[in-house]
Amino acid sequence: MGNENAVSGKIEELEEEYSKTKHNKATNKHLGILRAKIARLKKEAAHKKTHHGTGFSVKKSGNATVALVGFPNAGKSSLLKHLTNVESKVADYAFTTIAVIPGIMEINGARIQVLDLPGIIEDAYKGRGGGTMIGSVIRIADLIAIVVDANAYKDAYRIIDELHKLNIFLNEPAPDIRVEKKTSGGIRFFGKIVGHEERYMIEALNETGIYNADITFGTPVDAEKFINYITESTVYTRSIIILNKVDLISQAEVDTLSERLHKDTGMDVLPVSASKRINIDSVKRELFQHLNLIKVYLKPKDGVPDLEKPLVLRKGATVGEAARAIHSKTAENLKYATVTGTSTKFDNQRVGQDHVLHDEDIITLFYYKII
Ligand SMILES: Nc1nc2c(ncn2[C@@H]2O[C@H](COP(=O)(O)OP(=O)(O)OP(=O)(O)O)[C@@H](O)[C@H]2O)c(=O)[nH]1
Ligand SMILES: [Mg+2]
Repeated sequence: MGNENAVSGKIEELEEEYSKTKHNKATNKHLGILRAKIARLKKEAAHKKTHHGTGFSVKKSGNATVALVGFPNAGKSSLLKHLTNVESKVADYAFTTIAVIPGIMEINGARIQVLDLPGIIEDAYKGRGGGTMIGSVIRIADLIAIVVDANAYKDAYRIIDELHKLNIFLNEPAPDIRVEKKTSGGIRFFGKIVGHEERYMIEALNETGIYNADITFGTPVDAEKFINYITESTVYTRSIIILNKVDLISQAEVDTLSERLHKDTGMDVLPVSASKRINIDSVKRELFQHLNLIKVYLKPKDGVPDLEKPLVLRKGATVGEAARAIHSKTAENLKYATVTGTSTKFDNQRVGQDHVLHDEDIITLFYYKII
């Protein structure tokens, strides 16, 4: 425990130094190193915490995971109940939910895990109100649904800001960075770096224990993105806004608020009333849409496709991944597949395991015989 306190004390100290330092060209380097140090200590602290068992660790299950994120009392638990039939305590006061409550939502043949989380609060990124642990759960989500009370729609901006400070970036593509560790030769960069701050990027690398590596950028990257990447503190997650409690405002207000939120954040906005069960089914469909999942139908060699039980995969999944989703062991014996659908030029086209499948493809897998 003493050690944990020492670590959090050190984090606080560094964060204070960070927030007191003016951001300008001269201090940039120092700030980057500070960030690298803070990130490393936070990781250490989070690691220690999970070993103490906090009720916050959660196992991913189903085809994909959605996290319901919002301030206290926004209606997250009410939503979980109507999306998944899992009871999570609902009450008319803040901080009702104090642990992660997972539920499973069934839609389009997919099983989507929905996580009801305790309400986050301002300065969650500093660890307030269990912020660090809530953040670590949010990071495993494939989609973040920001839940706001329609009467406090501006909370959405504050939540986006909090998530940003937790290094959870919404609807931004992840930078394309490859790090190949070496045993000698120092640090070498390949590709475009924005801002010519290689020196402090190297120092930050050294801070995380990397002294020799070839680093390749597929897309232009600046020092901040780079440092966040190497300290593994950043995730890039798709996100939408659920505007809850629309039963309390007029339809005209719903339209105005949805439009405003969409314009300001670029996110799709789904109006709903959890307690009055308005739009619940359309929220289910939209969540499925935003998870970028596809369905493929399996057809036995001499049979008809099973349209009842599609195989749900992430968009961009290959034949190999489909085989592994069915059975990890037999996938090793996959010889080829035949596919009918928009991913192929003609019906029953023979394809290899790297072939990328499309939604609604019909697929037959052929295996090597095991003797
Ligand atoms: N009018 C109205 N009230 C709602 C709606 N959804 C939830 N509520 C009410 O809002 C209050 C809070 O709902 P919860 O589902 O407990 O909210 P929460 O986000 O889980 O809250 P915490 O667990 O404290 O973070 C309860 O009194 C609900 O009945 C809605 O769509 N319309
Ligand atoms: Mg709750």
